[in-house]
Amino acid sequence: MKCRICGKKAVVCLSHHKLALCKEHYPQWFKRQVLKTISEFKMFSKNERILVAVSGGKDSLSLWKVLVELGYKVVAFHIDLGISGFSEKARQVCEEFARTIGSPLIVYSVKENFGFTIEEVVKKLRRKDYCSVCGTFKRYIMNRFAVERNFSAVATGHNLDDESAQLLSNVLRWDLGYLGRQFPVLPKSEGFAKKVKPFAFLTEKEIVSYAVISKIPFFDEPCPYAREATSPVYKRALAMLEHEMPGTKLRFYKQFLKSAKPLFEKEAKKEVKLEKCEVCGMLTSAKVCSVCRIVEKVKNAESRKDRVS
Ligand code: Q46
Ligand code: ZN
Ligand code: ZN
Repeated sequence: MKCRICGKKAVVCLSHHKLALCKEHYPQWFKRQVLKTISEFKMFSKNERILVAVSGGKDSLSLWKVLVELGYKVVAFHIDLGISGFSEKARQVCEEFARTIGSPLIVYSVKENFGFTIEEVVKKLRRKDYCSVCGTFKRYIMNRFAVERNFSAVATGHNLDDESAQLLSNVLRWDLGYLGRQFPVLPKSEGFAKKVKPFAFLTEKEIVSYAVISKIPFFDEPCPYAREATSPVYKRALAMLEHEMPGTKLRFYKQFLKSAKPLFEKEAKKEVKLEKCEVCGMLTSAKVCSVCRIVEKVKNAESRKDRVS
């Protein structure tokens, strides 16, 4: 197979785009796709400060590199969750990459800021839902940091596989509120930073190809609790459809945004009354937000243990 642009040997073949490209022209095509998504969805401009959430994986490191190379003002943000045997390595990868590309990185340690790691929370409260506790903390920390430091948006490396899997999950549950909100951009509102997904139309395979060709030293080990997540099931189902009918994921997601999402927007706009959390002051639908409730429970569990011992 030959590169469509220069005729040299192609290294990436994108069957659903009917496109083959060499190692020089593929990264250029990839960056153009990101630029197109950023401008089509009015995500941010070159004058705005963007916080890029980085885990150390292929998606977030690729996003960080692409945004830096495209000339955006980015600061990377890594949350050290304190998952033993995993978080130390992920953090190191991010720190090394920051030095390599000469871009600022902020590391936020859950242990240093809350006094315990995500693992300790789950153990102390005897919860089995690692990912739900972890996700709650990550969303809270990222949003709070961006709001308090006045960043224009939080950019995440969610890709087409993530978005189409999320869409399938929302459809199978007929979750009208989520269907009305699912979009590559979540606008800023009081107490909430704008959230953007510049990779929303790029597949995992396209991103891995970019990361490998660009020699990005991403962290490839799965989180030890990844099996708790349900999204791999939806991803496998979509991968099967994609294999039989290339382009299914992209059509499913694009067509949803164009034709179906508007039908659910009314549902998403149903007012949920938000008030300030009595403990931390962030906006929440309850008197005390879910993170502060968890922190309180951990403190209670610790003091019970102290009394017993
Ligand atoms: S880090 Fe956290 Fe993920 Fe690990 S515990 Fe689950 S949510 S799988 S992206
Ligand atoms: Zn070429
Ligand atoms: Zn709170």
